[in-house]
Formats: sequence, C-alpha cells, structure tokens
Amino acid sequence: MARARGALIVLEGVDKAGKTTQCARLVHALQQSGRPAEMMRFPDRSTTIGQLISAYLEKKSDLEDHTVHLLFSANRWERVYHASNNRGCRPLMKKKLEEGITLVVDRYAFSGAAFTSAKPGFSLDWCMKPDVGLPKPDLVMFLQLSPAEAALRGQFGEERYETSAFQRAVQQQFEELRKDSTVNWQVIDASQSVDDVHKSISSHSLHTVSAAQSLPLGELWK
Ligand code: Z5A
Repeated sequence: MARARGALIVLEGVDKAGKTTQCARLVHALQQSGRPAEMMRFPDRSTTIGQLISAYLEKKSDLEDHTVHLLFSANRWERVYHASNNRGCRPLMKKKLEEGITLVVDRYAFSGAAFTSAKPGFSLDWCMKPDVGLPKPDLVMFLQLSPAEAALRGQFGEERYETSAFQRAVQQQFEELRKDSTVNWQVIDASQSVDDVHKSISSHSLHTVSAAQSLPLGELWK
C-alpha cells in the first residue's frame, strides 16, 4: 500500500511578520505529535544560486531585475529536483513529501511574485510564470501585520527591499495574489502573541496534514 504523503505548508507575509519563528514552532509541534516534519526556507542561501541571491540582498552585488527574479525561481526549482553527479536528478521536496514528511516552508513562489511585481514595469502575470508547475502548497498562511506593528519589532535591517514604501507595495501585490481561489490561502493575525499565532497556525496545519494524505500533490498555478 502506498505511504500517505506529507503536506506542503507555506508561511508568507511581510517583513518581521514572524514567519521564521512560526515555521520553527510548527515543525517542532508536528514532530512532538509524531508527525514527520522538516523546515525549508527560500531563498535557500546555501546553494550556488542562493549565494548569488544573498550577495544581491546584502547589496554586495547588483543584478538586473529580471535576472534576479529568475534566480529566485531557479533557487526553488533546484530544491524540487537536485542534479546529482550527472546521474540524473535526485528529487528533494517531492521525495520528502512522498516519504510522508510534511514540509513547512518559510517564503515560496508568492514572495517571488509579490516582491518583483512591486518593482516598476513588472506585471504579476510575468512574475508568476517561472514558478508555474512547482509543487503546489496544500496550505499557504499569510501572516498579516501592519507596517506600524512591524516597526515595533525593530528597525529595518540593511538588506535590499527593507524600506517602508517598498514593503507597502509588496503588501498590495500579496493582496492581489490572495484573490486566487485555486490556492488555499488562510490569513493569520500576526499581531497576536507568539503562542496565539502558533495555536492558530497549528490548527490549520493539523487539518491540512490529515487532508493531504488522501490527495495528490498539485502543480502550482496550472
Ligand atoms: N524574496 C524575493 O524577493 N523573492 C523571492 O522569491 C523570495 C524572497 C523567496 C529574504 O529575506 C528577502 O528576499 C525578503 C524577500 C525577498 N526581503 N524582504 N524584506 P529573508 O527570508 O532572509 O528574511 P525575511 O523573510 O525578510 O525575514 P523577516 O521578514 O525579517 O522576518 P520573519 O521571518 O517574518 O520574522 P521573524 O524572524 O520570525 O521575527 C522577526 C522579529 O519579530 C524577531 O525579533 C521575533 O522575535 C519577533 N517576533 C516574531 N513573532 C512575534 C510576535 N508574535 N510578537 C512579537 N514579536 C514577534
């Protein structure tokens, strides 16, 4: 009998919404309850492509806007199928999901589309295209936090994109993306305490982990 697959769960949101904190809490809680789970994050700065992205975000290098958008997407694709020693491709995300491991992912293609389309001259449609066909999340939780509340969590850092005006433009693009009813979006009030946000995220996730067991893994935006 085929093994029940894991769920693909994504956390999205603006700067300082608590995505990383909540991904770690959720993975820990799932593991404690006997459900295999692992965390992933994008950009994954550990790969060769990820290092190019990291240097760009840290303003150590400049990249043309279309080019860096495609690099962010390539950084996701390389974690779906990872080329290994010319012996073909070793699937990463897909294999783990098939093995019954739930993946909790800190940012995904939605950040890719929202951040680039917030730049002048980019349409959301163009920005979504390179990620069409990625493994489709079973659940995308958007951690909603106002710019004023985010500011209480500390100043913006030194990285590219960390300005109030750009983050507002990104919020608007996320709002557009959330109109897509083919994606299972849940908006979470991220202004609550860490524990209360976790409770809300856990409850959506447990439901999703059970439901995903009997559903095929979809393809994003197809
Ligand atoms: N990007 C892109 O352009 N294209 C793409 O395709 C992708 C990404 C995937 C990557 O940043 C940048 O790349 C990002 C988008 C762009 N640019 N921006 N802005 P990253 O992933 O390396 O870092 P980040 O995602 O920007 O992290 P973050 O937003 O700064 O943080 P967070 O993960 O949402 O929050 P946190 O680290 O869990 O918490 C932040 C602080 O708030 C921390 O001190 C916590 O202790 C505190 N916190 C967390 N929760 C709470 C609650 N509930 N109450 C009070 N305080 C809290």
